[in-house]
Amino acid sequence: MPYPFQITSLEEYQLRYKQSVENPEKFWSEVAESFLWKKKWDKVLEWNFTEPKVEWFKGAKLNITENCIDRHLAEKGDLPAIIWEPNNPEERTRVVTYNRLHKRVCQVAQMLKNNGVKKGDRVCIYMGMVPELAYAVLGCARIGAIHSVIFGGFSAQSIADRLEDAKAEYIITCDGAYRGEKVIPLKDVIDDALVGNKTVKRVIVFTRTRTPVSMIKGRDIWWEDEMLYAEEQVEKNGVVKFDAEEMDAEDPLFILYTSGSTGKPKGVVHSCAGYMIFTAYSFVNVFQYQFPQVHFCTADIGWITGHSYIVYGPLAAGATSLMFEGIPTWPDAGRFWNIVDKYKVNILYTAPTAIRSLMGFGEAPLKDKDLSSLQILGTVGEPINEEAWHWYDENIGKKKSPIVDTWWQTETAGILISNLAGVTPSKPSWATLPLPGVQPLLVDESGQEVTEPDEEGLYKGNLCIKFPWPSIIRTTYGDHERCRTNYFATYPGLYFTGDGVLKDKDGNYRITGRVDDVLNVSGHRIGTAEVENAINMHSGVVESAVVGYPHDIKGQGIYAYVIYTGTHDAELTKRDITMTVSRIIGPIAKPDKIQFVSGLPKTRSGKIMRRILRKIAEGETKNIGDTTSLLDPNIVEEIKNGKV
Ligand code: 6R9
Repeated sequence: MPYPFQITSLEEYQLRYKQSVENPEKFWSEVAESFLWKKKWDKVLEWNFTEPKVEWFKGAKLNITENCIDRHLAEKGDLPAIIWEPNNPEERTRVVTYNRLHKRVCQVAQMLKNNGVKKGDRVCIYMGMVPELAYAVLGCARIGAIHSVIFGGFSAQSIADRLEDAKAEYIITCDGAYRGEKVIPLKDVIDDALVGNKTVKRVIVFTRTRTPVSMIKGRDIWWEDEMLYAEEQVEKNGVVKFDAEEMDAEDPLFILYTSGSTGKPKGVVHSCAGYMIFTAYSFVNVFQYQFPQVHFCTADIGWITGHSYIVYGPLAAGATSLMFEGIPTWPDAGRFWNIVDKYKVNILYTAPTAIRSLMGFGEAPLKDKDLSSLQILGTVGEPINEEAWHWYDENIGKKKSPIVDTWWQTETAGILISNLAGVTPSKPSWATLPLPGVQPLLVDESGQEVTEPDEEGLYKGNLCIKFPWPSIIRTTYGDHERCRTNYFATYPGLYFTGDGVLKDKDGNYRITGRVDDVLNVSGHRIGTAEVENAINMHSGVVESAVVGYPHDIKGQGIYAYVIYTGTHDAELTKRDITMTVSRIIGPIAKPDKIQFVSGLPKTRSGKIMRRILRKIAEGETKNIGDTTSLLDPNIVEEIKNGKV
């Protein structure tokens, strides 16, 4: 049975798209009818992009966890909500039924309550990919606490900054996390992050790796003890109950930090109702989900993709979501294919960087793996090159599984531009068409709509969205003005995505990449300013400039030009700089290449000409362009001839 809001044919897509533009309020209120409300809305939408203010389903009351769990219990109580595959394939797997998920989430909610967590409090979650991470996220949502999940690859310093920005009072973490053959000492990192912290009252520690940890009296407590105690409170005579907090449609659900072009990550805030509706709607339509298909999204819950398409979207749709703790290449490069075979995965959603990396191992890891269960493939996070697309199509999808190339962002919370699997056509390396309810607009530098195609018949410009969709960013935590200047001020009246785009005559979109100073490294957003700040922390560094360059596997690599005046050995210093970045931001932001220079190409007003540095990093030293406006044009020659 299709979902009431499921679009199942091209004609229907066209019709629904038209309706969604002509009468968005009617369109979205019909979608919203499929959810469980404690009270219906007074008004579907109120908005302006000037402040900005966007309110969907104002006056409505709900709890997202009742939609993700409780309402499925009658029909699907004993069916799998989450299937968990551990890092080590030899370890026992876990199948979490909807009933079990309900119980665990109620326990977490009770545990949080027992520790004084209230609606609106910020809870930072720093855990590996264990089912308890999903319980923690949903447990927060159950009581209306605002979760802020931090990816396990971020350093103590990054966590400290985020804790401070969110004024978090509670942390949920693990002793450690398994990633391939490594054990990441998560609690240790948290301890470092808490040096000097004044807001955090409690740290709840889940045992995963049995890594020795320090436990501070009055602050640190064990998850297991607390959950046992909570179990007695929520379960009476075999009946599990924990009343879900009544949330306003626009109450914040979570904060997720993401990099922008400034040095400081932004706490993107999403609200309860709009987020729930859009993630479920996009999940069902893009992947054409049908129960009991098994959906395997390979992202980490520390990123928006994991939030929306491992946890909330699939569960709101009553789906079976597969969660994987490990990495694609351990114990060998056949790990994903093993999982697909083992659980008869139907939908596989991964990143181009993973595809490119696995492509490098050739067809051998695919041998003896039965991938015939796969019906739909997806990609997200960065542009997919045609070679990777075709490899995915031929070797994984066996040319019978539609590939959805899904474009979206932390700020959009859900997929905005993508083909709908098997419903609208795919086009290699094109995200194709907007979902019904999404109104993109292509503008030039001055904000005018691009109406003239180039000689190849393509429209080229910056991607904006001109009308709100339910899960649009509401604010940046603690600083609404930042939200306005970042997203709504470049082109007044429009939401600006920061992406460059091409559009063909049929209305298909191809995302070409960021047009701001944000890099996309292995599908992870990294601000160049953040990396520069981190490099500049190294004692011998005077100044630095960071740009991206094309990288075969990562999509983009990080190239750092560094003015270094120290006396230490150059090679050692490069390693020290890398270590410094790892300490300040995390291993994900380590530069791939460092070049020492005596100066940077700057304009007379002191602005670094990154355009030139990008060209040199790309190895394009002939076509540097005009350098006459530079303070010292000679520096360009020096940099061109320098070595990494
Ligand atoms: C979901 C996610 C967002 C940025 C975005 C764009 C790039 C994402 C893409 C894509 C081309 C796709 N991006 N999906 N580029 N094709 N299908 O990745 O969120 O981490 O916030 O990154 O990623 O540049 O602006 P986030």
